[in-house]
Amino acid sequence: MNLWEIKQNNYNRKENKKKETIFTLANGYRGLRGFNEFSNYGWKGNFIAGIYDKSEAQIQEIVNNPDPLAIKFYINGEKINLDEGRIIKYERNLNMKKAVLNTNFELELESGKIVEVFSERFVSKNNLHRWGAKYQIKPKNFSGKLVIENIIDGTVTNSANDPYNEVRHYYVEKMKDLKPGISLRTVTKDKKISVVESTTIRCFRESENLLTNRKFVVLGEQVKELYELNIKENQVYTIYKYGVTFTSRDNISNLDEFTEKELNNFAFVGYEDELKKHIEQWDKIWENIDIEIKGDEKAQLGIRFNVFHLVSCANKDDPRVSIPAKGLHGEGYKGHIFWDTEIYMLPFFIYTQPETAKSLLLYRYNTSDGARKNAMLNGYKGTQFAWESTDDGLETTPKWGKDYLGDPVRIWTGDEEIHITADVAFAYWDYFRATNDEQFMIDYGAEIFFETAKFWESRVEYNYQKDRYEIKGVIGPDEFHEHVNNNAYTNYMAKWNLSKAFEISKLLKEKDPIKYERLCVDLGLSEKDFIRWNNISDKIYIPRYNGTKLIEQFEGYFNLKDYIITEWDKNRMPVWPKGVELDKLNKTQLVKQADVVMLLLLLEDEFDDETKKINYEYYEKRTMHKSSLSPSMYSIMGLKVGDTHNAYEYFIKTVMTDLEDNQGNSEYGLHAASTGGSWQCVVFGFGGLSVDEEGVLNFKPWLPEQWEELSFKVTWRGAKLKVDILRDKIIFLSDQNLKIKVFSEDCGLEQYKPFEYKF
Ligand code: IFM
Repeated sequence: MNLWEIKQNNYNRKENKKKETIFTLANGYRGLRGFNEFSNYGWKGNFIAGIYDKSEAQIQEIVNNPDPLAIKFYINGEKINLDEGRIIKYERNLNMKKAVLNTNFELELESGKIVEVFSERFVSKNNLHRWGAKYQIKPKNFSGKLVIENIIDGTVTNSANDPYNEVRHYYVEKMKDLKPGISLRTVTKDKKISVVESTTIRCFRESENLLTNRKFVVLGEQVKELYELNIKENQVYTIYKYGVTFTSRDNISNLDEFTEKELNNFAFVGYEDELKKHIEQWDKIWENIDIEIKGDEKAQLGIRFNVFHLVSCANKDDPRVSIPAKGLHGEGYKGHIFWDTEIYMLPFFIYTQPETAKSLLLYRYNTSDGARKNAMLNGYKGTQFAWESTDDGLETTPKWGKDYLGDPVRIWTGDEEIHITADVAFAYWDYFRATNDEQFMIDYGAEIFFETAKFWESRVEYNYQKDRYEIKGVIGPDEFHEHVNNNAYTNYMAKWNLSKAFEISKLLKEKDPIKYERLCVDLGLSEKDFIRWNNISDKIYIPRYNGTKLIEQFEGYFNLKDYIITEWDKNRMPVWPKGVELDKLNKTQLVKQADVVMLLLLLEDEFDDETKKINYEYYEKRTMHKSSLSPSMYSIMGLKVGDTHNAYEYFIKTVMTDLEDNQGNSEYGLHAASTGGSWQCVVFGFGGLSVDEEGVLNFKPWLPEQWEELSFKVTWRGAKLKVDILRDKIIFLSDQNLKIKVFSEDCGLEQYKPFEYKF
């Protein structure tokens, strides 16, 4: 088994949509779903990070742009189409090491002609505007005429499977003959963002050009160029397709001319040359992010799949964009950005690609104006980050959706799931703690902390009788319960946010008094505000069961009907307890996803081991894991409290989310949070990496029985650290002197000198 490859060995058109998600190729600038160009069935997807539009849709959504991949091959007039002929053999293969997708098949056409097709595609990581495809066609039992139709399809819509909501977010402005090559320019309806897609094809044998009889065609909103070539039995014909994309967001004048020039350059340099550079870039990426798990092929392949897709979604060089909950892999959640990025995905980037983490954090800073507007519109101060965000930070959660029965249902998360504001502040801290990047904290983080603290100050309510601050009418991470008061996760994160803002104010004053003074004037703050925030923080109420260490998820939670999970399905996932009414989940103690447990993980040094154990044991029996964000957190916490068996199950569930489609909705895009959760399970869970209150890196690993070795790399405060965990020892190798703790023992690592810790 090649543990770098995701394979599909059978073709079943009913599976096309979910396979397209798995086979998506993205480079952070854009994502191209793994649409199979030899079939009509599927869900085309060409998403460019940061391009959103509302026009006739319910709410702003990521634009599904024209499809530049389209290509058709005809043999003596008969189309090569997987859905019509007899498939003799079929294989699709995503090589994650190279970030290349292959689709190979042998097909008997209805006429009896047998053709073998080998195709390859990549979305360049070397030049984010380029993508390429290669087609090798071999007539097995005939000679004849091959017609190639190279197409850019400007009819692509969003919600193509949902007639009431289908919408096209752009106008086609121009279709041009590039002689050779074609281009299609669109402009989005609301924000007038222009997108130019251009493609051209080549087919040479040695220096002989085999493409003849070119014809340029505009057919409705599809632009095409046709070629023909004579093909001989048992000879292989290689056709290269070159694609180049630019948009008005790329700050280029003469978009059309520029794109055309770039396309010509690409075709001149050649497919193989760009592919080589693309693979070199990916080699460098893997150098830092790869995780090796020896002894468990499923886990090995699974973790690579998750980090591959996660890293594909980010663009270090564009701080205006972030990663949607469904990656650049599908239209699910309308391409919106949630807390998924900061809490689930960001740790991977912080510890493997801190520059990319910085860019993702800057997205929040750069959209703060929208977030300020959110606070203002809701009657609060400071910055209120949107539960669902797009390109401007404004709240974009739809107000209405459909329930399981298809009836309209009010969606309250945009109004009430306010913990995101503290989650963003937490992410800035998380980055700072791991990088020591003081300048970033001074330049951006401090403002985020002050503005979010302002929000919390205006959002909390003082309860005079009880002399405490409360936060009412919220939804915590567990979305089964709406309009609750004093959700422990939200309250604690707000409390943390306020006191951290106080701490950061002192840091800023000390490190850069001029910036401190300017920021105070700009934001209308002074020392007494910081002190007041700290005082409020001290008095924020955290509900607990009768003064014990058991945290009450929200006020009144323990009075709800109690159901315990006693049955699990074949994937070891909870089955609804008998008697539960699905439309009354809010009346029960059943929990959708990690909530209290999530808090205990994020702020782990604020809680002792006993608190973690008691709460894990209580909530684990009541958590249904109806979100892909949940199992990973229980896996990590399980390892911390000694529930090692379930930890492995939860981990496998997480890495297999899309590979096995275990949430049943992979066709809508990647479960990007779960990809980040997978990385966290391995590094924070099995690798046992944590940071203690003194800011020291700690390791307390635990390996599942079948794992012979677990290896990964992390970047910690500028040092690169390689960690190899074996059954009887851990070997560390750092490129700098470093102090760490292993099972609470102080260890000093010397630069480039392997350090062995024996169990
Ligand atoms: O952010 C999540 C939320 O926690 C659960 N529902 C799906 C959202 C997007 O992934």
